[in-house]
Amino acid sequence: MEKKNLLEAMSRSITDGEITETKRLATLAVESKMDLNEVIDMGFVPGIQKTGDLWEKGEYFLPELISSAECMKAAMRILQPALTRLQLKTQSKGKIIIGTIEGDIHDIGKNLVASMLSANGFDVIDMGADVKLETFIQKAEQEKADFICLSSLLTTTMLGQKRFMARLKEKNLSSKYKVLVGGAPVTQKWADEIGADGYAENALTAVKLVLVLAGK
Ligand code: B12
Repeated sequence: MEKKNLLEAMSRSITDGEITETKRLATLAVESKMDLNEVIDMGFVPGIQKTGDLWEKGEYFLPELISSAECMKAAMRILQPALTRLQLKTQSKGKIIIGTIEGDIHDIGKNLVASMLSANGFDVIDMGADVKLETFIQKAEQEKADFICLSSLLTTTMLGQKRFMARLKEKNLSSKYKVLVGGAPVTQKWADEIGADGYAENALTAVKLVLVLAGK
């Protein structure tokens, strides 16, 4: 199949919630040594985005959302080990703590950012979703992290990002870590307002930003 058609089929398999097809296409991408950044960004991600659009239009309901999300996770479970194998076998470029803020269970975007950072040579500790603010700080201190990446998909949990910045300040830890924020409702304006060190719109720009902030 032509690359363009393959990428479209990947996207469609996510939107249609066809998990067997998703797994087949992800495996094919790995076996045929396709550019996995492209496969994620132009194949699978547009599929989950389309699901989001259909949900917003009221054409999709929770079961469809869940099926698409399951497909996306299945694709990443196949792509992630291959991305990790491709990671340059050099010294880590820095340590990153990443997670979705407490009260928020969305983790697809956060997982993508974590995968891409890891594939680009960073040592990534993924705390999962619904993570308490204090747990991020404890882990960062324990692991001597360089970056803390906070994901929020809900407008309510975005406020957790603001509270996190205030808590770091209270503990005199603001200059110790670079904090990046992201997630669909988050903007550069919001990042500036709460005093975060950076914001990125997607996983690829997140990698570029972290590389710059890490001086790499
Ligand atoms: C899939 C999905 C779900 C799945 C989540 C599965 C999972 N394991 O993640 C399920 C079905 C479980 C779900 C549940 C809910 N959802 Co939902 N969900 C979505 C949906 C359709 C897609 C989200 C997604 O995965 N996008 C694809 C990924 C690739 O994009 P992304 O997450 O934005 O991530 C990218 C960037 O933002 C960025 N990024 C992300 N994180 C970070 C972090 C950093 C540091 C950086 C730099 C960058 C970055 O890079 C990522 C990769 O490119 C969105 C709609 C939408 N348009 O976003 C609604 C949406 C987020 N959900 C919504 C809601 C309301 C809910 C529920 C409350 C529904 C309910 N009534 O129960 C619950 C939430 C419960 C909770 N407490 O968390 C609303 C939020 C509204 C709001 N303004 O707050 C949305 C916007 C839908 C809508 N329009 O109403 N949801």
